[in-house]
Amino acid sequence: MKFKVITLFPENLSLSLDYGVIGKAQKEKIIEIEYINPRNYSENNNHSVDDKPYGGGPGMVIKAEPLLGAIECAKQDIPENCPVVFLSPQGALFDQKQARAFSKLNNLILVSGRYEGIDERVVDVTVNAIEISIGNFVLSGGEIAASAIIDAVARLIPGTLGDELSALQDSFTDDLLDYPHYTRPKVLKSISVPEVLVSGDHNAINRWRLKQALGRTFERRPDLIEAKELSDDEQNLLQEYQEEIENKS
Ligand code: 4HQ
Repeated sequence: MKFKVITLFPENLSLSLDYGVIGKAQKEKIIEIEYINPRNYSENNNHSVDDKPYGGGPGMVIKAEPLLGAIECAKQDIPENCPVVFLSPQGALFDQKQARAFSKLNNLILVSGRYEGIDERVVDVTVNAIEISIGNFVLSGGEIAASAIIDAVARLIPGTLGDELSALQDSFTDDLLDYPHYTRPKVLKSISVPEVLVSGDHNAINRWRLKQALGRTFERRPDLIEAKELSDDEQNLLQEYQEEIENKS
């Protein structure tokens, strides 16, 4: 899969994506990340990419022409209908479902703004534009959002992670919080690892983990439980979890 990122600060992005599993995926050519700098598509002599906002107010706005030039360049060797993601707090909230959908594509263009934002008409005229937000907060630039999306998408592409992990990535893990993890020592500050995890009974371990995932999601993210259709078995496990909590107090 090829990512094309339009950014005024490519070095800012590549720093985080050149390390760890995503760095390895790049080296192994599972993914490719190309950076396109709108400054190279600026029409004026001093290569300026921003200007004062019409209507006044603070800050600067990224000009349309350099961005449109960069987007056109990004599209020249890939299908015209490739999605173009604009990172913005006004966008639809990014989630695991969206990440999974993106991971099935061959190409994805991401446009990362700076300052107060970009000229709205760039979004208006771009074919297959989608505005995406990574959360309800304001960043100083879209680069961190773009790298978050690339990371979440790339790790779903076969080969990026080990096989043990990809097996876990079924739809069940998408809509529940994770179960708790433990490693040695067996007792830490007088807290023991749950006995079932050292039992060697893999079926019991899987059921315990599903129960913890359901219970924690119910407690911390009732919105996610509400949205999920629980099977009878899951319903029972959640009830068991709640009864165990009650028995403790
Ligand atoms: N931005 N999710 C880029 C964000 C943001 C977000 C603010 C986007 C600044 C220039 N991007 N502008 N939240 O906060 O994606």
